[in-house]
Amino acid sequence: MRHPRVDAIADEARAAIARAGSSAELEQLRVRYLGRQGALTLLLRSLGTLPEKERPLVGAAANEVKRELEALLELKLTQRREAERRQERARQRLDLTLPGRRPPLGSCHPLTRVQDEIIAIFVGLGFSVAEGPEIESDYFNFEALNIPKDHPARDMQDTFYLSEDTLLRTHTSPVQIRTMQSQRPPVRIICPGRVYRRDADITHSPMFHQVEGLAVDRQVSMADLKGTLELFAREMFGPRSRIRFRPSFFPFTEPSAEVDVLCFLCGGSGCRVCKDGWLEILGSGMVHPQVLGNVGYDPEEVTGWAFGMGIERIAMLKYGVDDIRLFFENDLRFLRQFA
Ligand code: 2NL
Repeated sequence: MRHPRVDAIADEARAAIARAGSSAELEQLRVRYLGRQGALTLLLRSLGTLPEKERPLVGAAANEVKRELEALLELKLTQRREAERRQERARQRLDLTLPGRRPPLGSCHPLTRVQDEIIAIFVGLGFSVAEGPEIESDYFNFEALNIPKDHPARDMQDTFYLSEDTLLRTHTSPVQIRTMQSQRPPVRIICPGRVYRRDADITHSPMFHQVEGLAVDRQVSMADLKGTLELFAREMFGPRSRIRFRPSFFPFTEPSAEVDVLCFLCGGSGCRVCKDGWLEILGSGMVHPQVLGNVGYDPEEVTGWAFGMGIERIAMLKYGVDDIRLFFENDLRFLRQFA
């Protein structure tokens, strides 16, 4: 059964369906030809306006084309949808042969590194690590260390007081006092930790780190101190390191000495950092008999030496850092350089 008007719609629809590139376009074509306002639907609905003789012919032809287009669209849609699902699956497929993303790796803070190195050297010499509270009493931080009541270190200007009797420790010496109080000689300890002083500029931070060392036994001498620190310097700053002792004063040691290491940057000829060829690295001395007595030791029976150094200062010298605040800003551009 043929009819020119039906044939025209059928030819146009077949061509459009053949050209359609997506399931969405096919859906649009279904609406255009078979929908409620579609070309075939309208034609079928207007059969009544045709001459009576033509109606069955056009009606039959239109219904036949309608079934053909429905079948054609159904087939094409099924094919297109399957192809589109395949494309989407391919797009989402994981490529298991791609190299993995490297997880970002953290690294040790330079202060932790220097502190660990110092500890390792003394542990290798038979010292034990001792720790204690950061909140201390006036007794353990000052009194037991022979620091007089009117000493400038006790000043409100230099010490963070929490009350008249409690404060943030200004050095790790109270750990050594506590250790000596609780055990008999021989004592060989290393005391790392945070300490606090009211001070802030490019070389001072209100919180910084210290390592103190203490050795007490029968017949411990200044020669033992010098030999130990010389060994420490050679391990810390290189085998060609040399040290020198300069007379100094601390209330808790007698005699007292400041220790310099030959500048490892210029070899001792003098440079921007060391000025005269020497770098000050620590303070030290023979433990004051009064301090030994305060912890219940007999100064006639045992002697001892002690030293204290600032970890930030050692790290600044070792790595050429010129501002202490860099250690506390946690800027990754700074920290990554020590990875
Ligand atoms: C410095 C000087 C020093 C000590 C710390 C000490 C501890 C006890 C007894 C005697 Cl329990 N002395 N420690 C001794 C001499 C110097 O530190 O300039 N530190 C950064």
